[in-house]
Amino acid sequence: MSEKTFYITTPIYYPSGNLHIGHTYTTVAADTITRFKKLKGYDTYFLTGTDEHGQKIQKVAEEAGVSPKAYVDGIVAGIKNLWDTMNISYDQFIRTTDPEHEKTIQKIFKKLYDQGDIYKSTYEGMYCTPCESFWTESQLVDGKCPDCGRPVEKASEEAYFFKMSKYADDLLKYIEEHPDFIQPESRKNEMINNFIKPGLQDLCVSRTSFSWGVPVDFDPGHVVYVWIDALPNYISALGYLNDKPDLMARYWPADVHLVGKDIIRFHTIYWPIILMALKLPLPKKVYGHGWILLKGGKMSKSVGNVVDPVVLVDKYGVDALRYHVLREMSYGSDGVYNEDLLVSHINSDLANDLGNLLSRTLAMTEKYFGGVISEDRETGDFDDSLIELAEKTPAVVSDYMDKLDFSRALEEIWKLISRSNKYIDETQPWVLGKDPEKKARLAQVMYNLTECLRIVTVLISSAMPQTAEKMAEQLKCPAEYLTWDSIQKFGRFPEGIEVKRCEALFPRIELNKKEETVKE
Ligand code: ME8
Repeated sequence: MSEKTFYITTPIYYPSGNLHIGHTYTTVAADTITRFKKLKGYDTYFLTGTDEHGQKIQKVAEEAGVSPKAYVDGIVAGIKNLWDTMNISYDQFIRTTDPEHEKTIQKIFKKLYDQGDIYKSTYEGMYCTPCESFWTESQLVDGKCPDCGRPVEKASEEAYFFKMSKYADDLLKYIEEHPDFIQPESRKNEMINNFIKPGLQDLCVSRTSFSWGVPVDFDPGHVVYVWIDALPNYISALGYLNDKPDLMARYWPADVHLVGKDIIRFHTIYWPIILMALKLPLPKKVYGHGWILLKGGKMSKSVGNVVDPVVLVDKYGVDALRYHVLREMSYGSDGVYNEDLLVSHINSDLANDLGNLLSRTLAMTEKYFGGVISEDRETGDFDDSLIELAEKTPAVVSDYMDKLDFSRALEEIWKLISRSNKYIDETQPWVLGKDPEKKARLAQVMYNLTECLRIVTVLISSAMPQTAEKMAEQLKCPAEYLTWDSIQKFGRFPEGIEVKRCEALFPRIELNKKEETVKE
């Protein structure tokens, strides 16, 4: 087993309804970086799952006339199907209704209570039911919830509190001493200036107003506040305070918690403070990506303006969708979902640039060499600059991947694809093919193109695993030449391989065949 480990998590999503393209983006991004780290020899662990307790779920289940557990079971089955459809290679799917998780939460709550970090008092505040958050008057924006803009209600109840303020200085110090902890940088400043520096309030961590939650075992009637139930999933999944084989020692602290910017506050304030209280190391990085917006607004289950990824995959294929969301969301910023853009990515980047490079190269190799490129080869103009780019690209892609800048990583891969297409225009193999004297030069041109395709296959394999498989199959490239090490040096494509052109990787989409896939 590799010494280098990489533990990544997505948020555990609310199974209040089916997931949409926003959740799909986070999960595809986590899958892509996991596959990439695996390619580079890391022992990876990828956790995703569902956050199943709370008043909101209890309400939708009641409306549907079923028990909360029956309701979430149905939604979770759909989510697991979605991740299979999206080719998500998670190692574990945690549900907060898993008995082991519930036991761990009770133990954590008790431990924090016993050591004096949790105490009992009365809560009075403004409560936002959809967000399950209490707010102080000063945090409200125009009298409404600062997170979702919906109305809040005055509420008061007996509750347990967590002494957040006790850890505020330590948290600030940690954030300042670990510049990579909150990414991107702009989110870090927002957390420090808007939340930590103005002073942390003690956090209300139990509820008595509803029952669908993990019971506080030493005080019946109280259930654990949903974020205290949800955040520790990242350690309960690894067996923390549990008698399962302990993955904690191997994978904790997490390398990245990948989250949307809507929940970065919970992950960079509450979660590190819980960990400090438990005397556990903090995650190395919390990365808050932007939102996928739809016609000017954020897509959201509760607003109801969602794009169903299953419908898009049916229509366009899994890798087209994976490529589109990864390419469209630039680092840390919001992206707009737009079906025209998806179709244009398919036609231009995937069908035209990548698909044509593969089919033209293989077709010419078959035509001029019966599929097996001759070993008698002659270098010539344009080779050096192509080879230089091909040898430089893996390291550049790797840097962007490590920063979770998928869009730029793909852009760099596409520079090599475009350069290869340009090389075809420059060397004009169809002209060389007419002259028997130029056979050796033609062989070198085809070899260089095939070699670029091998390198591209490896580079895209994390973002588009299915396409990489199809390419490897047509290139007939043995697995040992599809490793990260094997693409560091140009010229490893083995001799004597007979390539075989099959169907196009991405058929072009005719624009008039596209229908709107947004439900509004
Ligand atoms: O917040 N654009 O669950 P959730 C991009 N259970 N990403 C989006 C998105 C959009 N329009 N909409 C959702 C919860 N997401 C809690 C998490 S973790 C301990 C508990 C993604 O179902 C994004 O990752 O509301 C966001 O943070 C997450 O889904 C919220 O999912």
